[in-house]
Amino acid sequence: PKTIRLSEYQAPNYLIDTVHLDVRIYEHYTDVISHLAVRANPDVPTASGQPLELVGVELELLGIEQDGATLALDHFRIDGEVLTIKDVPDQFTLLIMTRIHPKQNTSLEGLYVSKGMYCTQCEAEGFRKITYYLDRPDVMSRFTTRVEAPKQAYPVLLSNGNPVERGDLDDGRHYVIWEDPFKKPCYLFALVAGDLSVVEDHFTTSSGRDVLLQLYVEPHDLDKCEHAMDSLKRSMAWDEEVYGREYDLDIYMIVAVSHFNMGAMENKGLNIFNTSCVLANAKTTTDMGFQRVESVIAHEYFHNWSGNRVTCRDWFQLSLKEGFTVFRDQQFSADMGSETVNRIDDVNMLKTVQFAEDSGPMSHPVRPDSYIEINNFYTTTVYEKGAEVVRMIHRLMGKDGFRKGSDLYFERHDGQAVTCDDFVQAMEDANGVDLTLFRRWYSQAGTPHLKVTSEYVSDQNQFSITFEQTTLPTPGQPEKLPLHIPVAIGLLGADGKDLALQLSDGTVLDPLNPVLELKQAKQTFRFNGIKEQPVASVLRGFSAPVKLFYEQERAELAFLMSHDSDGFNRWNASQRLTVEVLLDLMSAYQEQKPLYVDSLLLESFRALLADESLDQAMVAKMLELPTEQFLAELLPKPVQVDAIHHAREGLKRELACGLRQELQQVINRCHMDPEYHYNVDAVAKRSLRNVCLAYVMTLADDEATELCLSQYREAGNMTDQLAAFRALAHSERSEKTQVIADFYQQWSSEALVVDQWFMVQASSPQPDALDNVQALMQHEAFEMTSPNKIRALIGAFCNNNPVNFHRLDGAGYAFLADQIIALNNINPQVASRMSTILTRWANYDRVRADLIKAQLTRIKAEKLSPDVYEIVSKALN
Ligand code: B3K
Ligand code: ZN
Repeated sequence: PKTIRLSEYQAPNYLIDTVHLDVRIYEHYTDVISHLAVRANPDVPTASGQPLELVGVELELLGIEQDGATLALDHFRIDGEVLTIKDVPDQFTLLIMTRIHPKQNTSLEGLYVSKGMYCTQCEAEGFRKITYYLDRPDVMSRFTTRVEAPKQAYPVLLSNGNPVERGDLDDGRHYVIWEDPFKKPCYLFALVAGDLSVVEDHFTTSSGRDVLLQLYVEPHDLDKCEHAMDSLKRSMAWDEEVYGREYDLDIYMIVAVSHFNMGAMENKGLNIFNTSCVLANAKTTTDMGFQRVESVIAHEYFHNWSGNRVTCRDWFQLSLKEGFTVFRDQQFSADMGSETVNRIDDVNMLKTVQFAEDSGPMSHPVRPDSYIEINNFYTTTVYEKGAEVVRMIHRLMGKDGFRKGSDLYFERHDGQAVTCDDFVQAMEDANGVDLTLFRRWYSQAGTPHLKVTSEYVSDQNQFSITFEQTTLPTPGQPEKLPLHIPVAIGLLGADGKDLALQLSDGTVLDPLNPVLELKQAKQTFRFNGIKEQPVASVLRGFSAPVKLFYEQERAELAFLMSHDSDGFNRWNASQRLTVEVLLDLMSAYQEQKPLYVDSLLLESFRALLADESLDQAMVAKMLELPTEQFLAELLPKPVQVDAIHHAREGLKRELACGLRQELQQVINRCHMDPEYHYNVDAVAKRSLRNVCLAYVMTLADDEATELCLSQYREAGNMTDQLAAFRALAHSERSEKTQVIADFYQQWSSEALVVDQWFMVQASSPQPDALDNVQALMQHEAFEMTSPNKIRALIGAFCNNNPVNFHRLDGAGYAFLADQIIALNNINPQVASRMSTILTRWANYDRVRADLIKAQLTRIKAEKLSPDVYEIVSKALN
């Protein structure tokens, strides 16, 4: 496989102004007739006279015409995936006829069939599986698409833009013609043909245009559309208000499909969604599910500007649209719910998954320098770290400055395919600032370590704080340079209030947004007029994606936990205190001593449970112990798999024991409502109740079991039912067998609930988890061609069940390798996702590391897709 490099980017020799696609769906194959208007790129002086090179994958070429005449065999040649036509004029038309086999396409890329319905996924390079084309984002064309299929089986025929003509044909066939007035790269092309029901609504834009909103689903799912539709309307209104961006077509369609490689896809005017990111109702969907739908709907909608109107020049610039759009959907979710809770969830995910990626063999910059398979670079680094980089710009420019920058960016580049640098340039130009140093965040990989020390000199009333930043080497980047790091900070006085911050050079920090800007490897800041020893709250709101090392006393952490004016850092203090206590317990476990829980933590938790005046969602978050995966990433290596697990389980039990009465009181206070409402308070109440329920059930006595069983039976919504189900299923109680069978019986007709059922079993801490997972792979509801099912069973086991996956006999690793080898042929993208789990071998002890490497070697010996090959070979390097 070939490595593609950013440094070798060249503008295309040819452009395609218009595309007329005619897609004819037949029982056993589909014919695609593509009519292209091609011309030499005027911006490339050497373009004229060059051969035209189109790419195509797994296509059967039926014929090709240039300017209306059949092209003779000696005028073109096909070499692997490249169709080369020589001696072309500066302007001409091409007619290309190809045949494809969507029903055999299990890669879920290009045109494929999901539960009898035809749909497409073209990003990043799936369009080449539909027809020969200049499949690159800097070639933007106007598309007209005619879709033709048997009418009875496929009454709904959709593509991008507006429907302009439809009609019936002989043999029970019909067609619809769609016209997209906006030019776009082919990765935004979409087509759907199926027997679907539709839910409709309308949105009036700020300039008074009416937009028809349509949600296409299977008839069985019509009762699960309301939340997505509401979320869409809220997203449209929000983007007008916060970014001044209006929707641009007369129709916005969303189609739900069950077989989908990721969450959703922002195709122009025709989003295609994984059912899991669009369908929701109280009975079948948890609060977390509702949140996910809201944020993915928003994310894809926001792409209409950040991605579609302004797109990427090449795939190295992916974070231009993804990092920015994730930042936008995070801002939206914060505005719709609790800002602090959203921030906590986002940071948790960043620290658990992205930090791990950034310290392993797949570590890459937000703007990668090279790739073998671009699909492998839809990573948390490009998405989530990319969003953090945009968030830092937002913090540095301020809200209004950022808006000026985004306005200039959209105005300057509308209709263009641009780079990350163009985005930063617009921010600089609109604000008259220099972000030269800041740009390093795009090119330098790895998580910076920020070591902080502080000192209070009482006779000078001075508090000084020193920052030292270092970034460890990553593949291909042995030397690292200092970054521009915004550190939001506060100093708390003895009364818990923020002190006024004035630096020794006289600068007064903005009390609403106090930020220190680090630009050197080591920097000290001195605050004057500090009359008492303060407690520092550093990196408020997690103002930069760094690993912070700052030693603070447990008492200081407890103080921050109850007084910090920054909600995020309040939570973070509680996490840090919890981690300290877990470290005590890990040593006790390793030394085989009895577990002793620091009473400071126990009493802090007791106070949290008792205080009804606190934000109850925050309380729930603070009570939730860091996950084993989070701890694995945070604590020194090699990962102490068993000690982490036993310390964490032990802490849960000790807390449950010591706080049983308080937990029960909260459960009583947060009683289950017969009616389900999805709003901030109701979600908070359910989350607090269910955190407490999980604690109580760690004791697994009769009383706790009865509590869970009655909640399981009486719950009127999936949040409460699943919480009780999980607590029971993960326990050692014999009642669980019956409950597991019962849950499946109740929900066997709801695919997304069955996914939850798989997931709960796959993440059970009990020692029979792997055996169960293997048995469940034979279950009637499991399908190796469904990414949702694979993620729910195999993914959940390997990602969310460390103590069983990392079994010392290596059975977990061998199981995963077997699945990767099988999936490599079925769906390379999903196989490659799964194989990233094995790239973390260096974090484990010798025995485990050797076992993992042996499995990587076994996989590498197979005939691999470029997707899996890239991950496995980099992991073994
Ligand atoms: N842009 C798509 C992701 C495409 C993934 C291709 N392997 C969804 C999104 O980020 O909105
Ligand atoms: Zn996206």
